[in-house]
Amino acid sequence: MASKKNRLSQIFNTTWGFFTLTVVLFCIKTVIIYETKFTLGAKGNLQQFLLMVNPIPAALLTFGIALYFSGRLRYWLLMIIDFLESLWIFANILYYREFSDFLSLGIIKGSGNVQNNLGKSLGEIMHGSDFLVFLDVAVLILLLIFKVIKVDARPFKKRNAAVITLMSFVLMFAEYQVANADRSGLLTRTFDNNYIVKYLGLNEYAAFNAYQTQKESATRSNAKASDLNSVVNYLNHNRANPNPVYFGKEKGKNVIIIHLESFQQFLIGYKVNGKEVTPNLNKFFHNQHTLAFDNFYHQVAQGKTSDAEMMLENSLFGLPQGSAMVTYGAQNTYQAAPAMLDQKGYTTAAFHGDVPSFWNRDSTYKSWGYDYFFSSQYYKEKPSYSVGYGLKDKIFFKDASQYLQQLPQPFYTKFITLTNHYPYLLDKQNISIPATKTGDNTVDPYVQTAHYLDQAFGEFLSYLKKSGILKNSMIVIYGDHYGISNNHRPAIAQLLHKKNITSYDLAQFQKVPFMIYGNNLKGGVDHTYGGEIDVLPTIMHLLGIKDNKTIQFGTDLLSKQHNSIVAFRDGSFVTPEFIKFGGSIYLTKTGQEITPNASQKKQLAQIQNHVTTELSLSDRVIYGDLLRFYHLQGFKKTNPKDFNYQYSAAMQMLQTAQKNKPTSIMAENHGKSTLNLYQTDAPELK
Ligand code: GP9
Ligand code: MN
Repeated sequence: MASKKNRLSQIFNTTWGFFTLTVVLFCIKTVIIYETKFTLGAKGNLQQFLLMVNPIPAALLTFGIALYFSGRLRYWLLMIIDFLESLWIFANILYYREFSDFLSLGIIKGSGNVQNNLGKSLGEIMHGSDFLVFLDVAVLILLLIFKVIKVDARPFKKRNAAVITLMSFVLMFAEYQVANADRSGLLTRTFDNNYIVKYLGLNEYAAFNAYQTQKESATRSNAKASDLNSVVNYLNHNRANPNPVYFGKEKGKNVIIIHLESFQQFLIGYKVNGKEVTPNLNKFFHNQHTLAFDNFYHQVAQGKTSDAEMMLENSLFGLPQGSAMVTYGAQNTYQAAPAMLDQKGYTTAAFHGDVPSFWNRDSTYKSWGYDYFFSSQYYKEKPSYSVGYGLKDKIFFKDASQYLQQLPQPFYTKFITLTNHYPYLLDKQNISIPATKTGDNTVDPYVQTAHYLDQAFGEFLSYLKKSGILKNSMIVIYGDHYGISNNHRPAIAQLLHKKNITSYDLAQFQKVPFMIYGNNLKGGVDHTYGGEIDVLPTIMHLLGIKDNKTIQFGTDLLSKQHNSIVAFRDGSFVTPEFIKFGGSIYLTKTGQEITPNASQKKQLAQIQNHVTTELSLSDRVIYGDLLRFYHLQGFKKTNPKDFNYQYSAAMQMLQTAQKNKPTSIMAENHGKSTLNLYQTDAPELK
């Protein structure tokens, strides 16, 4: 026994032994912190495994630096690095507690920003247990000081140090490969910083972020005000005047945007076994006061939902790669819908049942001027309330209404649904329509979650009616992007009752519903060609707000001068005459594939030129942060620091609002909640 103990301490008395001990302790500690201080949401064995091993490569790399030095210095360097790494974790714990996000060099550089945004003082944010982060460092230092572990001052071969460094890179690369196989596009699509930490680790996140920030700030600092000239020229040539029939028709109304997750146009009117999949939305689509569009396309790329949001609220395209909200959401200047309407007396709020960090919404919404962001932390949570990314739609709409009724009117609100999201999971008790039977497992449950979403919408709509909100509101509903990707051709063929699927069909399959309801509107199905980029100018005109100077790339769908070229993000397009998709050209009316003749070639070249120009000009605005140079008359620049989405701050603000501006539904109801009017059959709430 004694000799065993002896042998163990002998091992620790060597550089190798002590180094290994330090690394192992550090990694174990990091994993404990991952599990207890962050919500990284590692699901399944592979993700858990990656979470456990992800501190190793970076620890080998950074701690390994000490190995290049000699004697005692090596030991003390090792301890200093260990301390600095622990300090980094410590700082992240505090930052995460307040912002649900991780620290990066960019944030530290602009730390004034952070200070101002801190809802509480540091003392309030810190927990005693946070200091345990330093426990292993302290113990190791004591063991060295009291010579329980002796310093091995013998030289350490540089070659061995180099092996450790090399190994750290190999491991890092291997881990990235495995992570990317589990979540493809991890670094290119950049969903959520939590994901990068979950898969790759805190240090890797910081490094990746530093690289990105450096790249962005280079383009940003090279951009100049005159870069706007070509943008403004282009827009001035392409502006569409409002249609007097519609201009200002819904002036002063509340705006309620309902973002239907992964909802495609083909679902409208679609039946399974003779049963309508989305009866409530079908009825709404054909309501006598609904302007419904049936040639409306999503235009998203990798940023999916976030691209849709960027287009909807800024009329700027998402980027060819990644998500503009993630990369440019915090730093850039925007002239977004919430800010514009806020300055016209609207209260603005976004509602979503997922964590606030996803798609960097918590930062981006501040840049867009949202007064409130009611994200997952605002809703009661129970395991049965959530599926997939977050809160189930029925529960979401009901819980959200409790805040909606407190917003001073007029309000501009956006509800982002979630349940109809790939892989279309739903528990048995909520399934009330049979799955399709294409045999493609990722496709078949799609109609079931869509059906559930439709029911949730139906319940919400009937609350809006009963509470009196509906008659004072303009309701805007749209599908954000496809739910069934183009990789499922055989299943799509079966769903559409077609023999085989061409690129023409796939282009049409990118249609999503778009509808605007308002009791002053004379409804009907409009066949105008358009897409998500066109929504903002359309809505603004209906609200009676002219856009003759804004930097927006869409045009009002109701305008006589609306441009009906629909650009997809990869440069392909749909127009009323032609469709270019998957490298082929088709006639839109007939679906016939063509080899263009001379005159068609000329037309197509013009269309292509238009598409490429608008996409690249929009990108230029985002990459160069050009709106910071643009003075929009009557618009006050948004300051993200004016907003705070902490729960307590929002509750405070709502309370004050009830007194200072008693125009909310609840205030009108003499301070009483209207939630008793909300009926849901959600089994979880019974
Ligand atoms: C997550 C949700 C999903 O919060 O909005 O985004 P998506 O995967 O559809 O882009
Ligand atoms: Mn989406």
